[in-house]
Amino acid sequence: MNSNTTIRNDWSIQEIENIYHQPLLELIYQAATVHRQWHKASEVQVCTLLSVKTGGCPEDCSYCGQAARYHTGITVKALMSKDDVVAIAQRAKDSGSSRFCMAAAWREVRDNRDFENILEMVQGVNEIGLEVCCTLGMITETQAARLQEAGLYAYNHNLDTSKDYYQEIINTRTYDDRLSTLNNVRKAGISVCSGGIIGLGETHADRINMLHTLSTLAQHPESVPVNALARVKGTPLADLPKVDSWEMVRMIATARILMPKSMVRLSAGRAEMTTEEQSWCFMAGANSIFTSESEELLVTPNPRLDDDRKMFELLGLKPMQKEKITNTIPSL
Ligand code: SAM
Ligand code: DTB
Ligand code: SF4
Repeated sequence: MNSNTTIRNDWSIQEIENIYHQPLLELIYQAATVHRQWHKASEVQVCTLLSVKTGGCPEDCSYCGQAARYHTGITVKALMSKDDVVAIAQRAKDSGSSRFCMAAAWREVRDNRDFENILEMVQGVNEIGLEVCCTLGMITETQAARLQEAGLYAYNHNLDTSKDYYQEIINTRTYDDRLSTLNNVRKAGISVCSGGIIGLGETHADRINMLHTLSTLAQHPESVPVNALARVKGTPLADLPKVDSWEMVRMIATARILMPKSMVRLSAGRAEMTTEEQSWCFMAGANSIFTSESEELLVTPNPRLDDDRKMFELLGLKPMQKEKITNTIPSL
């Protein structure tokens, strides 16, 4: 796949505004063109997500069903065993996933027995031939290096929104804390997965500012998840309106144009979208999704594996193979 466009890290806010605010069909056409210059548009990365430690989180992220301070009624669960996690990863691989992402409802990683267990899980999942990803909250440089040595391929840590709007959503940490973890991940030679959420009550300018931060990092994140707020009862954002799918399309298309080589992941929100709405997201340059055996993303619904299989068949999409993804990351 040859590119006619170059990777740019010097986008201005004005340029991003011009892309983002284009008439929708022009924007989709431009994004679909860039998508085809850099990727096989028929291939979609299937990434299985598993919550290995659920609920009871001390943070105050106002969208999150796992924050202990909100009364969301979810069942708090201790860290899963390595054997259970590896068995689920094996089934994920057998059903066509090439990446396996383990999520923990932690503020940060602590140097304790749980971290040692996570390192063993990373090793176990890596051994069965999947790209291993973790999302465990903030990590230090040393912890990132240990994860990399254990076989971690990618680390997910989202900016979530713009720097200006961040404090409206989260007070227990700062935007700079987020950026500092991303820096630690990059330094350890781990592939960076970072994106955000729309539907938090932010403005278009906030979305543009977040995309500006991501697309002007020294190296673009290799994966950019675009989440629609999954509204969880009991959280402060539970009563916000459902995200309009065209807003997701606009966000995905802009991310695709700004970061042409990255995997753009249609993330939370698929359970509330029709096949047609998801199709527009793929047309606009999304080339990755989260699936999960449990039909829950973490604590909210996600489409059934069988429905995704039917959607892929209908659209002529194929799950991306691991080798092809790995080859696109020059730094590893
Ligand atoms: N605790 C770690 C952290 O926050 O970095 C890792 C897990 S956390 C669930 C990972 C990401 O999931 C968050 O940064 C956020 O972008 C996304 N997320 C969480 N709850 C969400 C929701 N209700 N709707 C959409 N995205 C959500
Ligand atoms: C990401 O960007 N989205 C995923 C994953 N990274 C960890 C999580 C979405 C969570 C949606 C709400 C829930 O089920 O808790
Ligand atoms: Fe905790 Fe992560 Fe949820 Fe924030 S998003 S409350 S850090 S699990």
